[in-house]
Amino acid sequence: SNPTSSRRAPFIVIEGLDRSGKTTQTSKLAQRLEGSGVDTKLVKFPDRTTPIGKMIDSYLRSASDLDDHAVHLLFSANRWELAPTIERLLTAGTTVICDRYAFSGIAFSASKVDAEGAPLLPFEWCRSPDVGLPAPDLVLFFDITPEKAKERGGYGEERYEKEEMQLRVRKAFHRIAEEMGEDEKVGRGATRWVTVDAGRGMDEVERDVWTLVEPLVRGGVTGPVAKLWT
Ligand code: FDM
Repeated sequence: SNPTSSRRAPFIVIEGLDRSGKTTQTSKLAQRLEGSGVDTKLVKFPDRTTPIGKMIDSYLRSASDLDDHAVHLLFSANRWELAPTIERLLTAGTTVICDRYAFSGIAFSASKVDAEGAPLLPFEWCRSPDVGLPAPDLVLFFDITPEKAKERGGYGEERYEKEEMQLRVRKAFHRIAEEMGEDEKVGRGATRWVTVDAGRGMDEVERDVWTLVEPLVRGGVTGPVAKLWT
């Protein structure tokens, strides 16, 4: 009956391509929020510290092999095991800033191809295990052209850090971006999706991020945490 009692902190996800500055900006944002007296928790997926996360880590470093379906489900399970914690934090008034989420889950898995270049895992199959997860209030998608990414130095050594893979991942993210902006049924729901041009200077990007995040954090969110894609 007291409308203010249902106010909670926002759930903010930062998604993006490798070399987009995503991780740097995520920690800058978390620091700036904390510096402004905002109760903040930084979460990162995959969370490589849990038993499931350790299996994912070993797979990404190519220390082990797993069936493509199996590893996709592990990535999703890694989010589900932290979902109750995320909900609890938001309800308790802690802003959650999350480095990668279900959108990476789809974009990367749906970009895996066989020797002939045919997709190994259908897009909708990739989405299914994440349906119903806590829905972010805001997603900032850090987009960068392959050329700009290249200027920033090569990709790392992990499994998906290859140029052709990154090109497909970018396309998959663009498909998701379109859906999240336009298709109410499978798309945005309670989530606002914003594409950030991450090819610009670090300070410019940081300013944009703050302009998008600050009002949401200051105002809080009314109502319970929504469920993704439901
Ligand atoms: N990745 C990440 C996935 O394939 N699925 C997922 O669900 C998530 C969260 O794992 F290549 C990929 C994206 C990236 C790799 O991510 C590890 P970090 O951000 O580099 O740790």
